[in-house]
Amino acid sequence: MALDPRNERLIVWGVGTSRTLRVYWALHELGLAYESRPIGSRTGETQSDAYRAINPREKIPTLQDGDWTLVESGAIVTYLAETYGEKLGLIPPIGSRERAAYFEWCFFVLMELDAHSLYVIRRHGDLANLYGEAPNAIRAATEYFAKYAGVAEQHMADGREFLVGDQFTGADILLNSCLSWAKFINVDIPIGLEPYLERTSARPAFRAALQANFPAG
Ligand SMILES: N[C@@H](CCC(=O)N[C@@H](CS)C(=O)NCC(=O)O)C(=O)O
Repeated sequence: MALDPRNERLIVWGVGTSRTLRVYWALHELGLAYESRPIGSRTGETQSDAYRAINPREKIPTLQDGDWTLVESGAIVTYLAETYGEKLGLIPPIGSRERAAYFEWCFFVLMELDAHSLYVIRRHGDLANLYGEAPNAIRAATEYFAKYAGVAEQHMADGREFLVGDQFTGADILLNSCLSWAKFINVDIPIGLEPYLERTSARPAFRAALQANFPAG
C-alpha cells in the first residue's frame, strides 16, 4: 500500500480491544500504510519503561505519526480523518454543521456508551479482580446503555444510513465499535440498530481492521 506523501511513518500500538480496532478501521478506510506494534491490554506491556516513554497513561491504542504521538482512540480516528482523509468524507468539512454534529456523536458515543456503560460493565464484570465486584453498577450501566443506544436508534429511525449526513464518518466507527463490543459481552443492542451494524460491518475496511486487530484470529 502506498504511503501518503505527508505520512512518513504511522505506527499503531495495541491490538485486541474495541478501542484499538477503531484506529485500524480508520487507517484502512483511508488506505494508509502503517506498522502495528501488537501489544495487548493487561499483559504488562503497557507498563514497560519503553512504552511508558511513549504513552505515560499506560493505555492502548497509541498512534505515532513520525516524531509525534497521539492517544485516545476517538482523537486518533478524528486526527487521521482530518489529516489524511477530509476529502474522503470521513470527517465533514471545517465550519459545517455536519462537522459539529460529527463531534456531537463522537462525544456522545464515547461518554454515554463507552465510558459510562460498557466500560463500567467491563470493570466490574470481567475485571472485577482489579476494580471490585459491583453488581448494582453493572445493572445500572446495562440499563443506561439500553437507554442511550436507544437514542442512536431513534436518530436512525428516519432511514438514514449513517450517523452524520449521508456519509460514513469516524463517528460511525465509534458507534459500530460500541455496538459490536456490547454484543460480544452479551449486552442487548436495540433491534433498530441491527441493520446499521450489519451495513457498517460489511465495509471492506472493517474486515481488514478486524484482521489487523486480532492478528492470530
Ligand atoms: N479512552 C481510552 C481508553 C483506552 C483504554 O482504556 N485502553 C485499555 C484497553 S481497551 C488499556 O490500555 N488498559 C491498560 C492495560 O490493559 O494495560 C481510548 O479510547 O483510547
